Amino acid sequence: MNEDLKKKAAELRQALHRHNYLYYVLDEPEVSDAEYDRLMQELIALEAAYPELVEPDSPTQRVGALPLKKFETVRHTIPMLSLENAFDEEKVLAFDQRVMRFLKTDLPLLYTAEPKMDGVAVELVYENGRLVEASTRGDGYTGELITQNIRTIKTVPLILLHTASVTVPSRLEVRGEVFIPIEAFKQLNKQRLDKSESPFANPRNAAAGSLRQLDSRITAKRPLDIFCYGVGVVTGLEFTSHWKILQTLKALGFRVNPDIKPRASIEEVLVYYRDLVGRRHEFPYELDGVVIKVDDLGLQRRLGEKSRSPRWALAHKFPATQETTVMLKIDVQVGRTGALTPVAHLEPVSVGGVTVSRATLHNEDEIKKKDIRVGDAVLIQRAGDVIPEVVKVIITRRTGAEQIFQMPSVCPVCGSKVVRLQGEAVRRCVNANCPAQVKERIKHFASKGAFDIDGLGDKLVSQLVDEGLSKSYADIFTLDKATIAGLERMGEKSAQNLVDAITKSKQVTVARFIYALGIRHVGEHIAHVLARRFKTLRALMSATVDDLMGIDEIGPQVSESVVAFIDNRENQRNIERMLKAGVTFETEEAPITEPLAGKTFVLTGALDSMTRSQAKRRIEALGGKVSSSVSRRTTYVVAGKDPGSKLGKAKEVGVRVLDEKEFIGLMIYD
Ligand code: 5U1
Repeated sequence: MNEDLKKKAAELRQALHRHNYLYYVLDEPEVSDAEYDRLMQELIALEAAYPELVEPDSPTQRVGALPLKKFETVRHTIPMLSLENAFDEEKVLAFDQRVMRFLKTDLPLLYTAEPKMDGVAVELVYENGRLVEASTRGDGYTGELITQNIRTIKTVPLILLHTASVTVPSRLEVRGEVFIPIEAFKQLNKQRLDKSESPFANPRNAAAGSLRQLDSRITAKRPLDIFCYGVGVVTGLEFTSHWKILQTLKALGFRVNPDIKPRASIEEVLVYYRDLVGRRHEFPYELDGVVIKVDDLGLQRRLGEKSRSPRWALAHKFPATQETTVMLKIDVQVGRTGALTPVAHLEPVSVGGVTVSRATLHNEDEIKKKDIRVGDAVLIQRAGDVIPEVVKVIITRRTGAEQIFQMPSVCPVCGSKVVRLQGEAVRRCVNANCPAQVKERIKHFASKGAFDIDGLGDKLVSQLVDEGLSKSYADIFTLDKATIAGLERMGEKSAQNLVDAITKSKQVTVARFIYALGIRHVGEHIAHVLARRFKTLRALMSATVDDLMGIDEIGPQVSESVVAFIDNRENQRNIERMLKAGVTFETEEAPITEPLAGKTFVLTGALDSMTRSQAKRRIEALGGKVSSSVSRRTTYVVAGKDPGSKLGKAKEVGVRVLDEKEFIGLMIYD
């Protein structure tokens, strides 16, 4: 093995670990996404050419292990205890008194106060700086071995950071909470509903379900994250305080919640708690309380533990986010794509400090599954700014007067026919000009990730559609000040502000434009994938299902939806009108170097160093295309062992044939 290549691979791995940490853990990237992608592609290509260079801790190896048959169990060296709960301030003060009595002191104690994540507790084990094992908390004594799933979480270091300030311990057991951020949870549930899969009840269940996958490729697609908050066995490092442990974890590359604070007395802890309760719904993840810990490890040792929980810690829980109430009626809303969504109207109830009077019921199958009837007493749940939902019916409170709900067979807004297509969980209104759909499409079009038109809110959109001033989003760009000012409750000044905001929004990236179109199954991420691949809107407008299917991350559902959209005359006209009205494209981030751009490959026979689908992914990652049949437009045919008839065809039409070595050489050096 060439020493230079070994060195190059090690340098790339080290650089990628560092950039991964800067990007995911600190949220302070030093290089552009394009530069990160370039380094990653370079390492992928190098490892493909020289598989002996692949190391288990390589940043390319987060996913890859084969699916498991079942999870092994593992014993925690030190049990993972649970926490005693307190639901009011008296209980917290009593805890402080108990601790002081036990320690025979009347001096105020130093505590750390930590946001309590509502996630899944895990333990990560590092030996000589490498992640070797990860497990769930289980019953506190033994948990399930989920190493390959934990490895897929980008904020989990595979290798500990080497810094001057901390020596890497020979063994380090780290404890933390895996969670799914609220926004990502909403997206995940939306995708599941689109695919007729049951939505997860809350982000914690989604995180738990994702960690319980036997196939880590599924886990890798879930937006998991982690905050670390403690240690088990540590060999080779001594600590005197919990605060110091947290600082050390940070220095070793772990994600530690930045809102953890030392507090000089229990009164200060209570101030911290009140502040957090007030802000709990501003956090991008779910919190269910504050964990209070005696900071001094010597005092922690003296306090010891009871059977299941330590005497030195307490969970001060937030008020419940679940409440019972009565369902008064069920309304049906019509969304952007015509989907009919049943919405529960509830007897107003305060849930975690906010009055709730509506909850989503998702779709008719969910109503059937949960047997929800109008008039039922129901348990509802509110999570962050997610729309509250009905968890279950309180069957014991049924009187017999409850009404079974029927989904309407015509659109409740425009009266058109509704259909439920095979494989779909929702009924849809078939009228693309249904005012409800038009309003939702315009709202989406003007939203933050799309054209981001300041001031074009729900009420105004409703007025514009109801007054017949906007029949589609393309009409937004032809609105003038006088028309807007003529609307009810609209002054000259707000009309001018809106005109300015519309003008400003006309400079847009291709990705935002694609997202704004509201094509089914095309969220922000897929819009970026499409923009990256096609570069211009014009190129996307002439894409075929085959072109789209050839893109990594894009399957038949998205491909068909995009093609159906771009083939529609009305959509084509709307796009042309927007371009005519002055919408122009900003250039996005610097394009990544794509050495195989413009080249089309056909693969035949078996390759030694990678599977056919790996080869396809590598080619696409470097900008090339893979086609299934040889034609004059094919640039190269790659022939592995036992090639098929495509080799003969290549010779017949005069296409250059590459063997495996030449192919790999091309990926690295071309
Ligand atoms: N932030 C935080 N969460 N949490 C959960 N710290 C923390 N500590 C725990 C648990 C169960 O347990 C130790 C105090 C034993």
